Amino acid sequence: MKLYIYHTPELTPSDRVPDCAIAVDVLRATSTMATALNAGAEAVQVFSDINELMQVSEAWPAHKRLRAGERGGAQVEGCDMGNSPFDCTPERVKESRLFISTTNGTRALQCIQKAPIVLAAALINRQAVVDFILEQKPETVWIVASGWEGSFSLEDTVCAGAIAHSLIAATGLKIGEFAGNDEVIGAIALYEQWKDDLLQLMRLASHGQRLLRLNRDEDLKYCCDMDILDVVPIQKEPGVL
Ligand code: 3SL
Repeated sequence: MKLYIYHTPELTPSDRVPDCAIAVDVLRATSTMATALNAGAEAVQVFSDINELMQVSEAWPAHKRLRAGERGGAQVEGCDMGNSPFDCTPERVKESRLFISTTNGTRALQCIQKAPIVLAAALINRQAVVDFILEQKPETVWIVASGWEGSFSLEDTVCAGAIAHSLIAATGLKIGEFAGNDEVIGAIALYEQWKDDLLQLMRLASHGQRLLRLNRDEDLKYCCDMDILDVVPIQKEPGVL
């Protein structure tokens, strides 16, 4: 197995696909998606364009749809919710489809949607995703971090490092055989340095600070609670997990 990490959708190659591609947006899109599916949502459908989300979801029965829209950390007007995992309670999402558009996370998923296996990972479902990859045994795996509007993000990189750390331990591969690019070695080092204080790292991260200014500290705490969900969001058809 060879792993490649890309820090943003913009840095991700567009002329080829790996056997398995994983989108990561710890704060907060992939954490919210994993939480919604774990709470019984029928599916999560992702959109980069909010108007398209509104149009497509209109054709869905109103009592079986939830529209989640986020821009700049805040809820988009006209949507039922923003992008907080705390909005995804079983009472609210069970058997409904979550139509979601966020600033960066949904773009990361869209840029890998042609890969044969597409997954969404966060810290909260890290081990479930790792176990699934180990079962599938893909030769090439990409982790695509969402970043923030084209820039590197600490929270996604540490999650990529946590996935890489667990994969390398389970496969017994040497780092030189396993790492497809330098980003893998950098992400593992970041994870090893911060694994015991992930909340502090979230609070230092620029998007963590943006969410703190919106009083979302509880979201930061939840999103760095490693391996609490045994759910693997897998793409069933392009854009639908
Ligand atoms: O950038 C994104 O896709 C979002 O996850 C950002 S936020 O955490 O909802 O503000």
